[in-house]
Amino acid sequence: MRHQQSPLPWNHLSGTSACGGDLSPTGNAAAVHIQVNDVNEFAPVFRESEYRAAVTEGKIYDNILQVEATDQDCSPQYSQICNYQITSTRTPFAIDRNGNIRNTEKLSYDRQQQYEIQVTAWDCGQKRALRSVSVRIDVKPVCKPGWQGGSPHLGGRGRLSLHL
Ligand SMILES: [Ca+2]
Repeated sequence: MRHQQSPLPWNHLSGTSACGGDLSPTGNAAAVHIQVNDVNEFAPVFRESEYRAAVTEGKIYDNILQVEATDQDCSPQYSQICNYQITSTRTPFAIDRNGNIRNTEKLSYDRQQQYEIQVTAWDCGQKRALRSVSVRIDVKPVCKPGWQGGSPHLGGRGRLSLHL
């Protein structure tokens, strides 16, 4: 888990003006907008209440699914999601800072058919999501060839006595 404090490429985030209201200077309101962006008011919230995915055993996936949290703050620093983290311990999964979940080892259907992991998110002001989200991942068995060989013999229907 990287917790880097390095500067983020804010220059890519142009025009995040969905919120913030009307800050245009109208005559005598010159000093109003000084502290508008300085409060990290909202915590990240996941878009879905639960995520589900299925994988086939024995494979390494780069991206099983992607979770996404949003944040209602206005400034880029406090509204962007900077990090996701799996809070469940000892899982064979990892998540990157974009919310993409992958498995770190090959899964075995015989060992475990379903995993449930908890994921949380941080905005770039280090505010954590109030509620983590659960991600369920089903493990599917590999179709083993040759399994259908032993068809049960359907013969032997002898004595059918009909009374007409
Ligand atoms: Ca926030």
